[in-house]
Amino acid sequence: MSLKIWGRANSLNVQKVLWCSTELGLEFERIDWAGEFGGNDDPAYRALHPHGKVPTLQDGDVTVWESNTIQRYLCSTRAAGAALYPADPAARAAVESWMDWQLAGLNPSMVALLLGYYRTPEEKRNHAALAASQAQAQDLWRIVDDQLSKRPFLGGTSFTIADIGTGIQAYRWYEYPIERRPLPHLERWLHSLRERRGFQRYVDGPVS
Ligand SMILES: N[C@@H](CCC(=O)N[C@@H](CS)C(=O)NCC(=O)O)C(=O)O
Repeated sequence: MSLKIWGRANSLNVQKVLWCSTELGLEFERIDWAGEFGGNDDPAYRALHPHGKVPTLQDGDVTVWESNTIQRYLCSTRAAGAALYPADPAARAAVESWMDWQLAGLNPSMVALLLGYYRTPEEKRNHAALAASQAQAQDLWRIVDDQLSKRPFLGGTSFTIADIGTGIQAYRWYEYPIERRPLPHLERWLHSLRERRGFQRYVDGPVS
């Protein structure tokens, strides 16, 4: 199989690529890598991904790393990608704004909660830092909720790759062992994402 995705299946960033590939109807081989599987510093792997992280995509002779870049690459090289990643510059910018924001704006507080609750023993948790991350994430989700009160999907009227990364983090937000304020538009949107095959196959499951 010429399409290979390197990365452990419980990684948010790997899940983005698995879900996106499913939306595109692609067949691929996934290789368990990083985290408990290790291999990050393997010289042959570093030749593919200079930072030793996951995911990495190999498409024949082409190697791509960074989860959002991989999604854009897949959508740009497959016919079915036009619907998920619009060619019109204004529509594309609306999609990309949310993708960039997910990585730079939403990710830090959401990852702090993931590491704090799932990767830190209870007796070692920094509860003040967790409360601050939770408050910050709650404020950000309120803004997403406001956006979703005006349109069905983040990028506009139809599902695009803008919905994938933030959709996975919304799923996790509702899985984390925390109190949350109700956000009806966010919940409606997440409900619609849950019906997608890529979500069901690669996202819906225990957070770890
Ligand atoms: N911005 C990068 C982040 C890549 C990243 O940090 N991946 C994590 C997993 S989500 C990783 O490889 N961590 C080291 C490990 O799992 O061993 C992306 O979106 O691809």
